[in-house]
Amino acid sequence: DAEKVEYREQIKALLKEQNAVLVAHYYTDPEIQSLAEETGGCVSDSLEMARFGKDHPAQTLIVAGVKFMGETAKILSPEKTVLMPTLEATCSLDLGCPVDEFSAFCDQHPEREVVVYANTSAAVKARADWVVTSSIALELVEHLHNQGKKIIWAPDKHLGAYVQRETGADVLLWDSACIVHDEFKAKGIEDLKKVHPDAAVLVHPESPEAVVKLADAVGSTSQLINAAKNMPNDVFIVATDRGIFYKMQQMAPHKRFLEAPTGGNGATCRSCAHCPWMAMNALDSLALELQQHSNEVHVDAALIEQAMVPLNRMLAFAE
Ligand code: CIZ
Ligand code: SF4
Repeated sequence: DAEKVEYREQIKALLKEQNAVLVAHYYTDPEIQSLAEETGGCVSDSLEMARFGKDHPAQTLIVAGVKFMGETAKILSPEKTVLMPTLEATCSLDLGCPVDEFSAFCDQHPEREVVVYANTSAAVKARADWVVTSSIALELVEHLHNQGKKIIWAPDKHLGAYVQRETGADVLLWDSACIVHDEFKAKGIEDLKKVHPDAAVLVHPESPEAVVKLADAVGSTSQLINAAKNMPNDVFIVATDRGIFYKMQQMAPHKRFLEAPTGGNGATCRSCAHCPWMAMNALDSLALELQQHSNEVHVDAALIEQAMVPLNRMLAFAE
């Protein structure tokens, strides 16, 4: 509508005026994703967001996603101004892994390599040997396993268990989950498959094991988008945040994408398959932030120095 058009124009002008670039996650509102594309910003997973923010010449980054993504951008580019439409957008994995408890847990297992998911606080990253995203989790753990290393994995227990099953590595798991992916139900997917027998099932490994087992493709958001594009199926059942449908539909306009059910009886709960924190990013808050700069991301200088090490190792490993 007219209001949206106005916000979009306003944001475009402000980005230009301030030499700022918009970095958005696949789970944000399609309006935000398309705006990032139109303005030369980026729409991607957390790994590519990190790389893009670091490599882009703009002095100001505005990150539409959740807190750990803004923090990662700041850690990798301390000299840049990093803004977010809100500083309240967190993540259940970040919340489920408080640094004091996590650090004590690591201290109890000093012989293990500490691998943490990008969905963690700067302080947890600072305590880690490695940071990974779901797009490189398997490869990195395989690499460490081949060197005979034992591993602590935090915070997502489903992703950790998946990595453990796939690599055979000795992995000690932290007990936390993503409130979105944890809700997908195998029974509901099986029922939906009966209605659409030719549908391929795409699953993000933050989902429970029973759901992963039903998958025709398991992977990070970018890997699932590629699968949607490259697999010959016309219909897909997708077990990840429905924000991803924007990009899947764009890459494969003639295919049909169905939300994987979050209820055991096949009923889909509209709000379950969408992250409430990603949903806090909106056109109005984005425009306001570019005007007011009231949500600048700050990370303690000592933490930046420490957390930068495993983050740069992640980027180098992903090359
Ligand atoms: O669930 C998330 O927050 C994901 C998939 C983040 C990412 O790595 O892009
Ligand atoms: Fe965290 Fe899950 Fe939201 Fe991703 S979708 S930000 S893992 S709560």
